[in-house]
Amino acid sequence: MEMKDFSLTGKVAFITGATYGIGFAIATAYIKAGAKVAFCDISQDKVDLGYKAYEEAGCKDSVKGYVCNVTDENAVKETVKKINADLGTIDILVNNAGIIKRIPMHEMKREEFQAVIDIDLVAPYIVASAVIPQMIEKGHGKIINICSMMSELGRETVSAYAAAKGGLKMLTRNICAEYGQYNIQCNGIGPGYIATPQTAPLREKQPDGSRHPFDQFICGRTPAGRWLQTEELQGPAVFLASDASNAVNGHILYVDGGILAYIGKQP
Ligand code: NAP
Ligand code: GCO
Repeated sequence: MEMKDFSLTGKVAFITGATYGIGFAIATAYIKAGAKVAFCDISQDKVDLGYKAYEEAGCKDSVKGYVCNVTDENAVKETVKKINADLGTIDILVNNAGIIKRIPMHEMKREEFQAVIDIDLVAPYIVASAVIPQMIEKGHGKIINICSMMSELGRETVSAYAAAKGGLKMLTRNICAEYGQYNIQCNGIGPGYIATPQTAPLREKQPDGSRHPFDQFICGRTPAGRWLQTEELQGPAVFLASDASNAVNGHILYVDGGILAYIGKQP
């Protein structure tokens, strides 16, 4: 093995929903590793916000944004064509776009449950299906699905999200099984609890200025005793996108600070 195996020089990566948060952190890491990055969001305003963030990160010349709702099959196919025309064949796909709705299951409306499934599970199928043909033609490809602690664990109020992320774990393994023969590696990253807009409600200070109960709970469930940062996902994400991981397939790499190995701190 040589260090160049970790390089993404000359690669084209498509990262869904990478205007901010985990996707943005992965995108900037890929750019620093030598890749060109395509990102998407559901409105031009959001894409423009993304461009501003990439410019501030010194990455504007290596990134291109597209308006694309990843649940819209035709929009995804059109966006892939635009990426091919603008940047070239897609070597790396990161299915990052995702939502969560924290509602007790028996109070959740069917359309709310379906919305989470559509974005967090159906969309990775849609986008991967649109990109895999060119990876087969090229003879190589990397697909990385952003899974979750909820790919392994449940908790109150996140039934749709856990069902989607559990399904995404198995979709990852099935893409590995079906497309490994074409030298396509499909793996997952399972982040622990990361400080992003998606988890901001779980970290909000209480009216009396005290920490959110969930904030205290998660720090007690994490051996490191803290929330993780998006930057801590960058190394694992570059590894799984690079030639250094060509023999890694169907694996969910949990980047959780040890949560899944820990019963939790005694109160
Ligand atoms: P986030 O801050 O909420 O960002 C999600 C991104 O996805 C946003 O850019 C959002 O765009 C985009 N998106 C949502 N629906 C979309 C759609 N239909 N089409 C295109 N883009 C869409 O979330 P995050 O915390 O960075 O999480 C990113 C991924 O990691 C998600 O899959 C999440 O489930 C997963 N994850 C997060 C954590 C965590 O602790 N934060 C842990 C494990 C896994 P808009 O702003 O326009 O909605
Ligand atoms: C929640 C959180 C989690 C994280 C992440 C954990 O409400 O429990 O949002 O679901 O987003 O998925 O890995």
